[in-house]
Formats: sequence, structure tokens, C-alpha cells
Amino acid sequence: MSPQPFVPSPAVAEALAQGKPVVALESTIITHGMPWPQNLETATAVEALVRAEGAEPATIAVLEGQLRIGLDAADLERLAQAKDVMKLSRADLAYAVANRRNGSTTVAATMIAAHLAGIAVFATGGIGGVHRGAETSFDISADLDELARTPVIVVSAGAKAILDLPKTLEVLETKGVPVVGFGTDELPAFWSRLSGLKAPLRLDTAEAVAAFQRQRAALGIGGGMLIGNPVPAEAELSRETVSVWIENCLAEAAAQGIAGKAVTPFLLQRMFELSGGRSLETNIALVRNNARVAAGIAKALAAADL
Ligand code: PSU
Ligand code: MN
Repeated sequence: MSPQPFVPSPAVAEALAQGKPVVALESTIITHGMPWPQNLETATAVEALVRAEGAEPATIAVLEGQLRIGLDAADLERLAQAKDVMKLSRADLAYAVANRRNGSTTVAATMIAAHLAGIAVFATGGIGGVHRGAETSFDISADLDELARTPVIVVSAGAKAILDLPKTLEVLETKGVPVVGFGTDELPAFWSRLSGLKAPLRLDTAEAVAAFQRQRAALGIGGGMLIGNPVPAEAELSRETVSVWIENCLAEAAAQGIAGKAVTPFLLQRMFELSGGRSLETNIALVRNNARVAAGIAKALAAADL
């Protein structure tokens, strides 16, 4: 058995050993969040963008039971085309390793793996949160608990607008998770820049985010933080535009009895179809924007460590 419970790529191992900036990237967005071939194109483009910004990308997944931190081009392509890939969170990450399965990591599982490997920053699209109707379904993403317990900075465009955003903010506040508008006073709403909800905190630079997380650690306050980075204006879909598609796809999910882990992938796929592909274009733009900001934060953290 290897001394470490994970397998870093050579580039990630070297970057970590030298204290260079590293950005973790999730893989559920590849297997369950976007259709082929845009999933592979996006994953590849996001990695290139992180490198161009001067950080090392580490896409995380479980491949044949190995928890891999950093994938090569062939791994990414295989994952992007694979069927029967588990969608892994805290509950089943170790199950996939123990049973030699293939699995993609959600925000929660990516945070666990990133922290294990010593990576402090992670870029995604939108986190999971409190689903609409959670007062009866109890469907609240494990991403929120993970943010409360694992010290990784998660750069997102907010929580997906298919969720109940006010309830998601309330749960994050209860759990003590800082929610930071990045260069904005308002919580972004994934496909849209505005949600109508105030971001509890605001910071305007990568250095300020790094300083805040270091201060939290110095005070012995554990856990991660959520950065809400609005989608670039030229790529956004207005709240009015998306709200009709959201109502329709939520009604379909309810009529078909979609539940559990299948809910988020179902809603994203139907949003893609109902929007004629526009939701995906925006999703790609916001992921790229988040990767760029995450690379800046990783650099600020690495510089402060010198
Ligand atoms: N954001 C996206 N696409 C995705 C996801 C987020 O743009 O596919 C994934 C993330 O991996 C997130 C997961 O952790 O959806 C949330 O799933 P659930 O609601 O079942 O916890
Ligand atoms: Mn859920």
C-alpha cells in the first residue's frame, strides 16, 4: 500500500513539494454536470487557464479505486466519456476507493481530497445547497456541511439558481461558513450576476481573501469559505430568462419523482435542453472565471507562505 491514501500527478506532487500555487478542480461537473464533448473541452480549457495564470491545476477523481489528485489528458478524456461513474460525496468517497470503482468528486468530496493533499483553494461552478421544497424533501447538499468542516476556499458563482438561495444562505450562516461576494455586494446566482440577496461579506482582491482565511486559521476557526464570483456580464443570463426554465425543470423533476443524488444532474440537463444550450455556455464561462480567481488566491496564499 502506498504511504499516502491518494496519488498525485507528477506535476501536482512537484508543485506541492515546492510550495507553488495549486488549484483543485472537481470532476462531477465533467461526469454529471455537462454533456460530452463540452465537458472535456471545458475541463481541458480550465486546466490551461489555471496554468496560464501561474498555478498548477489538480483535477480530482477516483479512477479504478485510486484517489487521483491531478489527471493527465488521457485520464480526463476517459472520465469525460465514461458511463457508470459514481457521483461521490463524503458518504461514499472511501467506498469507491475500497471497491476499486470509478467516481467523480462533488464539491464536498473534492474539498476532502484537496485538504488531504495540502491544497487550500478549489474552483467549481456552483455549489450544492438547500433544494426548493427541502422543508418536506430534506434535500440539502452535503457540500454545505463540508464547507463548515474542511478548510478549503471554494470559488463559485454562488449556489445554483435551481436551489432555494435564501435557505442556502441561512444554513451557511448557521454552520459558520463565511460567504464572500468577490467584488460585489450581492450573492451571485450562478447563471445570473444578481440574486436579490446581499452577500454577508465582501472582498475585492485575491490577497484579501488569502488574508481572511489565514486570520481564521490563526484564530483557530476551522472550516472553509465560499467565494461568490459573479459570471462575466457578457455571458450572463438574466434572472427573468432563467426563472421560466427553472420552474419547468423543477415541475418535471417533481412529476417524475427524481430524488437524491439524481436531482442536480437531472435539473442541469433539463436546463441545458430547455435553454437551447444557453445555460451550458454560461456555465462554461463562469467556471473559467472562477478558475482564474482561484489561481489568483492560490498565488496570494503561496506568496504569504514564503
Ligand atoms: N455545479 C455545476 N455543475 C455540477 C455541480 C455543481 O455547475 O455538476 C455538482 C457539484 O459537484 C456539486 C454537486 O457538489 O453538483 C451538488 O450535488 P448535490 O446537490 O446532489 O449535493
Ligand atoms: Mn441532494
